[in-house]
Amino acid sequence: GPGVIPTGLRITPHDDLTPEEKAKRLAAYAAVDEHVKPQHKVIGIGSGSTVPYVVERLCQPPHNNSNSDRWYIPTGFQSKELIVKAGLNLGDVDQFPTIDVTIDGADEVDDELNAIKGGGACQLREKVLAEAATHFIIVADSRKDSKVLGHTWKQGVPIEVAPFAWAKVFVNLQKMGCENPALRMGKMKAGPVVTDNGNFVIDGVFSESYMRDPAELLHRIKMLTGVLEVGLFVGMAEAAYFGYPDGTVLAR
Ligand code: ABF
Repeated sequence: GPGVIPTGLRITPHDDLTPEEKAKRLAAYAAVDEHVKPQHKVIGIGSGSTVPYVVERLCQPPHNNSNSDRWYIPTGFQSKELIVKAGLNLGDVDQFPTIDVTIDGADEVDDELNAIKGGGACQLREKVLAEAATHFIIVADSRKDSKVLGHTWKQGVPIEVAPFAWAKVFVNLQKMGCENPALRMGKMKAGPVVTDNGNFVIDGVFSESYMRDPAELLHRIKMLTGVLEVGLFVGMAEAAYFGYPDGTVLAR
């Protein structure tokens, strides 16, 4: 069951962090301390604003003692940059198809550790690294902790699609009962967001009756031809760490 872990961490190095940032850092540090062991040689590094603190912790003692013969696998451009800038060994999943631990963020996590991911458009690589990992661990701030998926993340399920098939999948989703699917557009609205894999993303909002059975919803969406991956991570996470602004971490 849920438990509150006193992290025992001093929040001194960056006193200018907002409470949300401190919460993310606490969750990241707790996850690394609990799940990354000296014998782990391949680590998956996820995406999002919590993950920089994962890398930060991995560069601190005692974890950094293992860094010279450890490989780090990124889920996208951002995590690749983090790995390179930290001076860590950068690897790829085709070199290391089995990963010891992957630590990644999430947009929302339910009671059973199912998650919505892909707000950052990295869900395909993120799921590959999650599935390749012996241990898949989620880190987030307390706002991501939810009873039922869709309660706090209102943007919908991120669905990565082959560009050629996006309109067909869009219609498929409408027929399935998806409320207002949206082709995700870039900031300037001049064109669609293009993922690290050269694909598009459709965000699909589904009613609570769908969201209560994420395994079934995942299956149905994934069966649509042209869909490459769905940002529903069902039954994949072994643990999730939620940082609270009061300095505690809830581990589930
Ligand atoms: C990745 O980054 C994504 O799957 C998710 O969309 C996002 C979460 O980022 P943050 O930690 O910034 O909320 O993990």
